[in-house]
Amino acid sequence: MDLKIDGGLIEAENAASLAALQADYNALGEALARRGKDIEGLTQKVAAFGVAIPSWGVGTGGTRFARFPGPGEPRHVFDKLDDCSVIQQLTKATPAVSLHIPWDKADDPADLREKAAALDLGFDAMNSNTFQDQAGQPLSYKFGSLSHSDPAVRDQAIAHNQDCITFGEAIGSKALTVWVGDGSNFPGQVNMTIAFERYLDSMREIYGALPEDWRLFTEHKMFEPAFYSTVVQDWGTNYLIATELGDRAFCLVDLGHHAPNVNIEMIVARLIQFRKLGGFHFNDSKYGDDDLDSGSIDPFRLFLVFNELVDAELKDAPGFDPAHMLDQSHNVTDPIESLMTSAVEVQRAYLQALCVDRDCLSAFQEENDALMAAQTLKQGFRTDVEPILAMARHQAGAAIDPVSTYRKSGYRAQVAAARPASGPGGGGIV
Ligand SMILES: [Mn+2]
Repeated sequence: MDLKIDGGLIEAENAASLAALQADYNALGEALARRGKDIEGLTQKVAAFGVAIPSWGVGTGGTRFARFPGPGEPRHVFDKLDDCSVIQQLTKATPAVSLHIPWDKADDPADLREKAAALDLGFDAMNSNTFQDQAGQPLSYKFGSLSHSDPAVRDQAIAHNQDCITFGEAIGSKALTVWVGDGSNFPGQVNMTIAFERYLDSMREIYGALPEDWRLFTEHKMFEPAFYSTVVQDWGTNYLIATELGDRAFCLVDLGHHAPNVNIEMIVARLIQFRKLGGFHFNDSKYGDDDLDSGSIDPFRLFLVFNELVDAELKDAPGFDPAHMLDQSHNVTDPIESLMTSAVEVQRAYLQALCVDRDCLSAFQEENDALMAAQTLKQGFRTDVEPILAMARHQAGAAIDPVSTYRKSGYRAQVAAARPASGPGGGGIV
């Protein structure tokens, strides 16, 4: 192992706060026992719950206006893996990294595998990129990729996705996520039916290249970079795609990719019921696809999404196996700190949903007791599960207080000294 944070520091930091944590944990355990919940069982469940880190998340993000780089930004995929390993070491909540091709291309995939193994990391879904032009690329995606009017552009985009699969196989990935920026900026610019037909034809070719044990995730997005229409604009179109392609095609839900006030938890419930929920890109938003830190704006909505997920988990819903990933843009924070706290926020929502008395909730629903049903749900949300989260980390050898331990480690200053300052280029977050 080539872990980046001194294990002795984590132990010393934890030792200083363990007595207080144990007291809080015991008190919560008693309160939960009165509600028929076993705190040890909850601790084990959350310890087994992981959320993947997107490789691009460890760099400072940006907006359409500017990007303000932070110190010690990763220069390449190997630096990104180092940063991801710090998040995993201090939280034990993020065991896998999701790569983005071509940003994370390595000459030899075996080097990536070796590096990840030394850092206690695995690889999650591969992400293709046909929403921007790469250096040396013969044809442009300015007017789309998989739905482009020119078949040569579509073929180029298909081949790129096939390359992503080949690269992913070499590093042990088991899924491909496809998000396209295809769409239009003006009414009349594209024929919406023809564009979707072309998209589906292209996706059928990509699906055909999928290894037997892989899954294909498609991600819908209401707007941006196309501002009048996008080809894969909402969960309905996404569901059609997954249904048209076959049993290994699933819908990915990025929490920021919906209109304001859309009932996302209800979309999640529908996709679970019809066995097409592939997974999530977690983030939070106030206005649009803001890519803010998970749980920072509307933790109740995150809880309501997890309420559906826990309902499905406890029912053993057929085909239920969602992939979890963060997808955020960190513009004003240290990305490592944002990703650590966000991973914990996702775990928190999961635990709160596990704290709901589901027999009670079901009974109130059947009796049409709206007030008590809502109060029963809220009881789960109101449960302060912090001691469980901290205890799960402590038991796994991670930090009771990840941000404080990270700051004391001096990791950012060390990498800032070793990595030259980066330029103010685009953020590239989807
Ligand atoms: Mn996303």
